[in-house]
Amino acid sequence: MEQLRFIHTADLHLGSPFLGMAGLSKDAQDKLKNSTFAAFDRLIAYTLETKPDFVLIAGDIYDGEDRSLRAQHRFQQGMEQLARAGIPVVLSYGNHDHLSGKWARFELPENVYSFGPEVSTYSLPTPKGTVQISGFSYGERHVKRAMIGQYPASDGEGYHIGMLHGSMDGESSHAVYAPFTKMQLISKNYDYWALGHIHLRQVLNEQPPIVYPGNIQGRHRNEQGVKGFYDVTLSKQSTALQFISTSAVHFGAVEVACSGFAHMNELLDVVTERLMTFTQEYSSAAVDVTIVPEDEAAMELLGQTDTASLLETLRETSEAIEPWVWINRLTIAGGTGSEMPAIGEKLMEGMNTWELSDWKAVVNELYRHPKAARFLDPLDDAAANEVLAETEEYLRRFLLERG
Ligand SMILES: [Mn+2]
Repeated sequence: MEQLRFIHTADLHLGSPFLGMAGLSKDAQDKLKNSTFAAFDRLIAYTLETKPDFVLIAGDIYDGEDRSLRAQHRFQQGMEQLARAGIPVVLSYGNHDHLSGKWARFELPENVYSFGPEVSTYSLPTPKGTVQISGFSYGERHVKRAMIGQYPASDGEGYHIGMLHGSMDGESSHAVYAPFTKMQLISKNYDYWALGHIHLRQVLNEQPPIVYPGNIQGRHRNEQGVKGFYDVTLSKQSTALQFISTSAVHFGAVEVACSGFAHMNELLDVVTERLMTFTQEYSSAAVDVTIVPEDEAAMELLGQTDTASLLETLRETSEAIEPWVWINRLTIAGGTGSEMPAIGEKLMEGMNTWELSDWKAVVNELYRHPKAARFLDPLDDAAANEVLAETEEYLRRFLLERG
């Protein structure tokens, strides 16, 4: 049987708002706000240039259930471009852009097939024969039940691909949706499993391939590194996965060891240099910087320094760096008394397990307050992460001051 070539992508999260980056220059802020669209443009450009047999998008095309007009418009334009090039697209909607959200519908061109809320199988005609593709879209936000039981087994004739937006049993880094086990997927006898939902790129199984391509653009400090999609060449005997990067802005962390100097300007130079190396490798970036004093002199120097004003100064000195870099967070490691007291650790441990729904339950009253609500941005994962980090900082200071 002739080999297939297709694009597997997921979690585009078009229109992600990127909250909690106050202080960022206007230019950088725009670039960040545009980054999901820039990544999407790269996906479309690559597809037009290399003309695969088809494209699979495994859920979370939009970031919000309201599917912003701008995001829908951009997506629709991208699909039109693929339509003109004769490239079919098969997609499903995920927990972020489930079918019960309220949105002004855009009509997608005829090359696009979208799954409904029940598992079904679509027969996609390609020049290399008909490909069976099974999948479903989220009918509502919380699809917590297993959907895998509804997928039909393949009889092994022709190619059969499964699309599934959900979590593997035991995976708790994202909210658990439509759970499955690896064995359940393998038992369907498919040639490829195109997964979505987990934003970290990973291959769960080699043969048959069970793959999360990750998201195409990191959205906060916990989604670090280069992001993109897979260009897949599939035959009955083997699979080749080629990772194609799309991310326009990179989240990352750098550690700067300090020793052998006693003046602040030397420290600023060392950090700036490290940031330059980082952006040379990754391009535009938002990074967490940790300064590690390694000798007495550095310890003393940093001991006299207030972290907030050091951060402000470092942000100023890094403004000149091209491509731009934004210091998201500054930590001084092992600084005197910077360790979190045990009670704080306990509290943070508890909060770290909260999911978005727990956060929403906690701040419910504030969001319902008619006056306060007007000033609040919608609460999403990034915003919750931001509050979590601030809480940790506050707790540390509060507990240390109280001895
Ligand atoms: Mn997602």
